[in-house]
Amino acid sequence: MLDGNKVLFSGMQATGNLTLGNYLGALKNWVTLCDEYQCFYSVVDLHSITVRQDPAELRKRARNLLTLYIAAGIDPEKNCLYYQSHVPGHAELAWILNCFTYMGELNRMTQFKDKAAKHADNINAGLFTYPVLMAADILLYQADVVPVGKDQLQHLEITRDIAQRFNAIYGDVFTVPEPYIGKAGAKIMSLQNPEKKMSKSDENPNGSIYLMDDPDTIIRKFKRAVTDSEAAVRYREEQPGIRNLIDIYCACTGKTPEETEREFDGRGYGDFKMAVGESVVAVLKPLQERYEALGKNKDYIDKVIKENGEKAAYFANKTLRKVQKKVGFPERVR
Ligand code: ATP
Ligand code: LTN
Repeated sequence: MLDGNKVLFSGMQATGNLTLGNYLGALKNWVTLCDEYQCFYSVVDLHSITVRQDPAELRKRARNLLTLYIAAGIDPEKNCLYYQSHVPGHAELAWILNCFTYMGELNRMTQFKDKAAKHADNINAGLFTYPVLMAADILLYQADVVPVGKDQLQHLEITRDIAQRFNAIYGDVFTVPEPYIGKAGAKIMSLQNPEKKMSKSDENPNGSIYLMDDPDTIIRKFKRAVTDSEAAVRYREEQPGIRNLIDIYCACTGKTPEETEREFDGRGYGDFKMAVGESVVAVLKPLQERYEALGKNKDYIDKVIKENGEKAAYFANKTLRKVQKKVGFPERVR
């Protein structure tokens, strides 16, 4: 890891199967960031239990997600990939930060309102203080930047508010983080409803390409993708379905929308959908092969989990000890 460089933190929940949106919008971009930042990527399993989970399933998904991080090309020698639950500092700092966060602030969080409506039978305190745990994740590593999607910007804003409030009382303890806006910023939309983002919790599996979908399924989903009756491959506001397919094609091939328009000039949607499907297969097939191979290498994954967990705990403890001292907890006797 690049000690001394600026610090970057991000995390993903191991709930649901990852989609092409998660890959093109997040994972793929995480790969090269280690050249510039000291990167921490967590599997945020503490966050996952804010909605009820099947224990065996959660354990399996968490391991699969960590394996996927590596399969996507995030090198565990150069980045810190770990389970949030293996570093107790997250929960400890979250408790302290809870005491510096106001009910009124949390009441304004739109994700809480959405999730509370969705899980009306289980509106637990963890769901309410979810953003505080997220603040703890970020502040624990003194992160300078946090790559997140638009939906998480409100949580980053509250993280900054909490950090500034704490610093105003105790001096410069926390780095105040900035959102990291990637270059491409591809937002991938549902294949069935191009007004809605592709999401792993979508009930309609035809709207999403899952990272583990086989080639036939991928091609079939693209053939069925909702488009329009214009019958021209053009990158235009009025053609959200085709625009989304062009975005996907460009992200997978490295071509520009203009090049794509030229390539498919005078050709029908059938041809284009087939080409998009094939470009996605070409990206996902090697990823799936690496994932399969890694899955068989249990010892290697275990070693990554252990070593990276210890590395994360080392950095986390540095901040935590400082914070504990600032708020007035008794010193440890050595
Ligand atoms: P859920 O359906 O459970 O809310 P999600 O698929 O929307 O999940 P998140 O876990 O919220 O995904 O996000 C993980 C990361 O993937 C975030 O960095 C987010 O910005 C990115 N991401 C998610 N969906 C897309 C998308 N459709 N296009 C681009 N990036 C995305
Ligand atoms: N809430 C985020 C996941 C997440 C996260 C974080 C992202 C938890 N802790 C810290 C960035 C930094 C989500 O649902 N996408």
